[in-house]
Amino acid sequence: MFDFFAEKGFRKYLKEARRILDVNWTGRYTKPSPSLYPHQWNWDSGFIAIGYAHYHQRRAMQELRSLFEHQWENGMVPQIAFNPDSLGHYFPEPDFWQAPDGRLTSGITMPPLHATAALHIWEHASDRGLAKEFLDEMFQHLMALHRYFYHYRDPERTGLVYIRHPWESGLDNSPNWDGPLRNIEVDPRQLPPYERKDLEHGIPAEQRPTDADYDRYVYLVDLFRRHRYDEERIYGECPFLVQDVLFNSILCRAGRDLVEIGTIIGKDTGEAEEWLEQTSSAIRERLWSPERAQFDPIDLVTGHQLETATAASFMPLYSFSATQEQADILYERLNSVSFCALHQGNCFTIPNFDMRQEGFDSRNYWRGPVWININWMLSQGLQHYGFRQKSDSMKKDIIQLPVRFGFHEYFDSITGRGYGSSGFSWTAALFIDLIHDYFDADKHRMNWAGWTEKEKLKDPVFLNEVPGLEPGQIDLLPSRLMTAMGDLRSTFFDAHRGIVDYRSLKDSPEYHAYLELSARLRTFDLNTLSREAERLAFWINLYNTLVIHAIIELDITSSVREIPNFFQAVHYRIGHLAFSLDDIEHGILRSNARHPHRLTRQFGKNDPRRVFMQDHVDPRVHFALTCGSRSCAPINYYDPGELEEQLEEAAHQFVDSSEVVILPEKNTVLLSPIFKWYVRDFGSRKNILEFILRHLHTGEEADYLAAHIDTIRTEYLSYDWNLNRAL
Ligand code: 9WN
Repeated sequence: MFDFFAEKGFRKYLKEARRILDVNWTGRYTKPSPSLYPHQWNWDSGFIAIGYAHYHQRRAMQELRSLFEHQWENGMVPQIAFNPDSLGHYFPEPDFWQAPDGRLTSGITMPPLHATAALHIWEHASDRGLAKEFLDEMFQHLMALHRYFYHYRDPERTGLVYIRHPWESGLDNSPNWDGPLRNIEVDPRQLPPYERKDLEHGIPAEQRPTDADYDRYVYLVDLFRRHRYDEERIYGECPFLVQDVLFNSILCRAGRDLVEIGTIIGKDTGEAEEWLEQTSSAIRERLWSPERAQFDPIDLVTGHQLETATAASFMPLYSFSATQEQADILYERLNSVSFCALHQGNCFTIPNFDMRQEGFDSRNYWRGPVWININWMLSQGLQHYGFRQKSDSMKKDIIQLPVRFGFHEYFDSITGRGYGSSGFSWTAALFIDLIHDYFDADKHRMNWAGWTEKEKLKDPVFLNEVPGLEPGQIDLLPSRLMTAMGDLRSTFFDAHRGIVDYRSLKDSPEYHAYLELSARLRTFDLNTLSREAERLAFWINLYNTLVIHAIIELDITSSVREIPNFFQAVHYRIGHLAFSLDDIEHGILRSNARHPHRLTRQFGKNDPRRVFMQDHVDPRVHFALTCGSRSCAPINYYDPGELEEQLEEAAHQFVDSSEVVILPEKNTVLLSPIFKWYVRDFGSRKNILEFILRHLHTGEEADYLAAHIDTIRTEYLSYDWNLNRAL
């Protein structure tokens, strides 16, 4: 199953994303956007480097280097490094900040994801030698940055660091800060004179922070400069001090990555490990609000937790610091109408503010739209905790929002329309990262065609010929096998999350019971399967368990592609006949069709296995067969009594996932290559679109497809061969 044209469907959008980064590239760093943000921003550069890491290693390294050139003596990396050639278009600029030693920077910081970005550069480096030197050089700067946080921003040694300005959070006008800002008494007449510049770029005022917000932002900056940026004095007097969930989660994840960087370059990581442990447990214990069953920031001024309702409270998923129990609780809320549930159909994931709260505004900056960086972080966290479908739907929105509405700063969580600045760098960079990472095979392990250098299996492998397991006759073998498969399923397969816990499966009594029964297939008479549904369910389940059986026995760790002829080589012997995965799929289930890349049908003219072929092909089997990869159907156990409903559900799930993306604005549908490989099983291209329409959840996209089914263009996505294992 080669897919030579991987990425084809995205090529032009990738080009567009790279063009945006080129336009914003200044030669030393990348502007967040062409006009609104002309200088270098702290966390933007982290996200941007993550995108460059895939195709421009030198630029990725330069992006971080230029930011760290502005690191303060105390270790702080400023929120903005100003470009002296671009002054006059942004407020506040160096004249207002009055940073020590005439530095051309602001005097606050931002969520520190630089260690994460540096590790990403290493992981995707085309020149590993250069990347290693880079890590060597960055390590001390990163350590200094993290030390700054633990020394100055956690004076009581709680494991949690505080922010002292809403801009430090990266989510400027988030409703989370309404309470603390309201508590700051500001007399506008006492404020230093200032003039906002952010409203001069054509962005409507209702999509930006209010003047009252700005008064408070300015009040805080004034306080910092009066104290000459002395952290202790600021801590003593600042009316805005918050231990934020998002900030600490990003710090914690970066701390984890910092430890890994240290290990790669052979440095002592003791101090970084201590920080990591402290912050991870403090997030889990101190930021968790048991009454509200969610993570909330702590307002150090009042000493109370803030009652928040934003996407930021899910961030401990991204840092892997939530317990599984906390993650399960968070998931209930995250996947509810508050934050646009799966298949809700009238919204995009994930609005950064609870849609049911008063004040939710799908267009207003950090008060309701979707932001790509938040999706990018949360989708990783959801995947880590095993919520595959939701993670996938967030990734789908990372793809479809920029493709449909342009590479904007943020997107309307109801209509999808793009707002804020256009040509926004981190939207482009994270889009690039996702396309490379999510849809690409693991390049470090695979060659140009996606296969590893591992040997082909020379001889067929019969997995049910197990020494010591005798194949004696047994009554009701199919139903006992089904029960054993059902047991495996309920213990180790998570259909909702689409993953298999291979490690625990291997040593379990359920697996051994299954092995014994599989041995008995050698004396089984396939003619005893009489009913159509019984036969279909039998073959689907057998295929799926044979894949899992083979992954375990052949010690496959990352992808079934580790073994070049996997689908041809692994077999079960049933009665006196041999069945490979290809025999089951193309011979039996697809009614003796051709493998998409072969010239002849699966079974020859006189092949005795032809009598077991299905009379007709049900294309829904393609969404029921797992191939041990993330792009395949999630694993399920098919019950002959419920087969019809289950196949329908499998088709619905697939069509609703990121394997089918409808882009009305481009009159295009992006499809999984499964549809390209098996077009014959659906009938024709038109039949595929009709099939999709029948299985799509109702909504705007379905309406569009129905109205344009004759003219819509089709492009194909690439295939993700990575193993669907439990992490
Ligand atoms: C203040 C640059 C930055 C982002 C922030 C975003 C916005 C600045 C502003 O733009 O903030 O830092 O002027 O509004 O909120 O996350 O880093 O893209």
